[in-house]
Amino acid sequence: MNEKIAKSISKFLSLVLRHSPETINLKLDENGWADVEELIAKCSKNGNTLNSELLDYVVENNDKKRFAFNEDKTKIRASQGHSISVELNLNEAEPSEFLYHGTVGKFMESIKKEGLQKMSRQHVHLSQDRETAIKVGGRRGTPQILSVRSGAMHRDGFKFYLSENNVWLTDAVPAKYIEF
Ligand code: HQG
Repeated sequence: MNEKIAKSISKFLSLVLRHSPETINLKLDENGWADVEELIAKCSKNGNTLNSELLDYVVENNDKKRFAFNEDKTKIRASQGHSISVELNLNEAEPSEFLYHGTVGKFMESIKKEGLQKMSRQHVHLSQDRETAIKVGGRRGTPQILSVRSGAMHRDGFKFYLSENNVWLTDAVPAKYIEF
């Protein structure tokens, strides 16, 4: 498998399964699932080569396991990262004492004031380890890593969710729980 092709399919799937299914006139159900046959047909119709073999490969080998099939592999969805409103029925979980968030310098002042906000997505995304946070922040420039006192937040009643692909999600992180 050509990794360049796999990456471009992953990017396109992120677009249609997280942000704008209407790009290819695809419908997601309320839980974010797309019908696999419909997805393949509509991708191809819009000039994006996709077949079940390619899709299987991308789901299986994707570096962050971004996408998941249902049990009988008739449906597919993104496991996190949506900007459109979908009910993922996420599992609540108890986080470790610290989780990490990678961002960039230009957002720092605002984060100090407002804490971490979900911005255009459905949740604030946090990582279990600094290495992952460095990669997330690095997408936008020189990464700045914030340590979030997730253990204290959880004890104070904030809810945390763990996506199927092990990304930590929460609604917001007030500034007092962030170590800058
Ligand atoms: C920043 C990727 C100003 C925040 C990653 C971030 C992740 C604020 C940006 C997932 C702010 C939002 C999500 C505030 C937060 N003022 N800026 N109060 N609060 N921000 O892309 O966490 O590879 O929506 O620091 O791996 O960067 O696509 O969130 O820089 O898991 O699968 O606002 O996306 O996953 O950016 O990334 P994003 P994120 P994939």
